[in-house]
Amino acid sequence: MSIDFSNWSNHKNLQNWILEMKNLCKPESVHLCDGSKQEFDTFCKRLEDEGVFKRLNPEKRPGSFWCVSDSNDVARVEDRTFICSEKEVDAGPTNHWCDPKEMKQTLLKVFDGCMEGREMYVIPFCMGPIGSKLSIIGVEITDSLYVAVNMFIMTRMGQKALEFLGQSGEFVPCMHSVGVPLEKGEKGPSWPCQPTDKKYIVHFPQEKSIWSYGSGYGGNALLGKKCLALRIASVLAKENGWLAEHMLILGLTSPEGEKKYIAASFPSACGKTNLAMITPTLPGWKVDCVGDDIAWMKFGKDGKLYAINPENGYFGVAPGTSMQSNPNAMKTIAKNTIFTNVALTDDGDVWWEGMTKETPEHLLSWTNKSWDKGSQEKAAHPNSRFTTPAKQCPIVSQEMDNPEGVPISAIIFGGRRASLEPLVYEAFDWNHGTFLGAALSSEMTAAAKGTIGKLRHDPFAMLPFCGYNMGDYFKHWIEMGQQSDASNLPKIFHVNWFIKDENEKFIWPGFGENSRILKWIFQRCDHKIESLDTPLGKCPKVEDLDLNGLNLSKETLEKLFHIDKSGWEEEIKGIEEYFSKFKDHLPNEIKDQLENLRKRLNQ
Ligand code: GTP
Ligand code: SPV
Ligand code: MN
Repeated sequence: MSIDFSNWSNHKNLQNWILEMKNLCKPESVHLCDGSKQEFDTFCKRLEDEGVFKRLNPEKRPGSFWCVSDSNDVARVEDRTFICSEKEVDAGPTNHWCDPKEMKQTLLKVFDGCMEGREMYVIPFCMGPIGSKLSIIGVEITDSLYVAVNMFIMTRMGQKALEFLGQSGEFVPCMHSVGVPLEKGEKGPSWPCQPTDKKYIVHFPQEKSIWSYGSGYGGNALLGKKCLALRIASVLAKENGWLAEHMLILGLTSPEGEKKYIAASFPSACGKTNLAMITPTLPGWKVDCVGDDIAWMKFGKDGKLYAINPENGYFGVAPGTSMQSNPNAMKTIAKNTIFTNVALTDDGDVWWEGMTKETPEHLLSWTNKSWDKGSQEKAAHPNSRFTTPAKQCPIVSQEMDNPEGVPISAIIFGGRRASLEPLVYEAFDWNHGTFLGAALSSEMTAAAKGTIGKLRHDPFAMLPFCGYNMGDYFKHWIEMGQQSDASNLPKIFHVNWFIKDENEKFIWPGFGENSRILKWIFQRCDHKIESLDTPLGKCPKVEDLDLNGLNLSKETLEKLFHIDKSGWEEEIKGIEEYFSKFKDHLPNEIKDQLENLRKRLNQ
């Protein structure tokens, strides 16, 4: 069987690669995607006919679908994620490494015949605006229709990406299979996948390629996202002097009409989508959303750091999303959205914990079982998600398609910390800010397989996403700071929305009220207000924080900014021990920052 590439692409390397992969995977047929609406609709219809998708009630949620995954395929699998650099040291102590030749052998074995009885879809896609110098093209080959329709929403895919690629442009080859071939006529499971220990999420940073096997879920399978836009892109960024980061990008406009762009890095399921789409409670302040998960940033000729969002949609956490917490997300997902692992209502709509005050009496849970109100089990999986077009967001930024990106004035780091880290502080300078990113810890969430709530170091919220030695990544950040002068560099901040009281209750209201912190950050960017030096960094003066109408008690306010000296001494020991992993890859600048923090605390 040959493939007819006419009317699709005359890129010879691309054609050869597709033929090679077809020979390896042995699919029954090959579909070259054009990215048209018609193709998307046909794919969704096919998923519906196969019983994978259930069309939601069109009066409630037009153009939308519900589906559930295998209960063993619900999140990223970090233990099965590999960085196969030539040398082990280049993957560093935080990544799983395997010799690239050995891994290739393994992959060639598992991919051999893995698509028998299935169709192979070829998905050309562009990460970043079409035509932007910052954009990167990938081509994903997959045997999952679910992946194809998700890529349709999440990336700029099809003909437009191929045109941009041209006859000889470079692309990142992204191989994906669920790893479940079919006998002739066999239907197979509705969510085919392999058990965890047979999954492989593999990156070859030298040849810049991706191979993913055995999972159909999220970042494991939508290869443009974490695999390309973070792990491979972080390597490209290091090689070429830019940054690929796990960050949202928002535009913040003051009541006076002045606008600044802010990028913020929080670990998975720690509030990026929510902050990116925030509805400020402070009168007159406006936000628009450039991106909710990934930022690529490069210095412009003017010395400012410019950011683009390489994605075209949101793959957002469903639980906790409501008209109270994130009305803009709720409006975005009102139509044309794919819901995975949420619950289904009796009238054909979706539901999840935290969506409404009243829990429905009866649902079909994410495990496809009848579910009654009061059940001990969760109706939606904690990592259930929506896949939705960015353009549907009521506050989507006009700048999303700007090939130059937006100038970043502030960078925020934050984690989920029940105590110790105060509500907000500012770094003394770029190197100190880099240290704040490097020293980030956060409680684990359901976004990855692992123990929920366990505190772990997650430098720059990039622990699962850095494609090379994390120590070298710290160095790269230090060096980036030397590419421009201090007046042009973004100011760096640290926030923590997740401080709890003795009863495990959050003491900061969060969500829209985080606009109060954004306002302080905005004003600090032009030094319109002063700050208070503390051992940790520059804290707000109480009178500069706009807490109007919040009714925070004095005790709560004290707790939000309390610096627990002995707690910090313990923290420093922990950071020091963690940093020792990086041996001589830990930059001296970062070591110095840790020493400075220790000294400031002891003064
Ligand atoms: P990924 O898509 O996994 O990268 O996650 P994310 O960083 O975009 O996190 P998201 O905004 O989806 O939030 C994850 C969870 O944190 C949701 O359940 C939110 O309700 C909750 N959350 C977000 N912001 C806040 C906040 O300010 N305060 C509190 N208490 N919870 C928040
Ligand atoms: C994350 O885990 O940070 C996500 C979801 O954004 S996934 O795409 O599955 O990685
Ligand atoms: Mn993420």
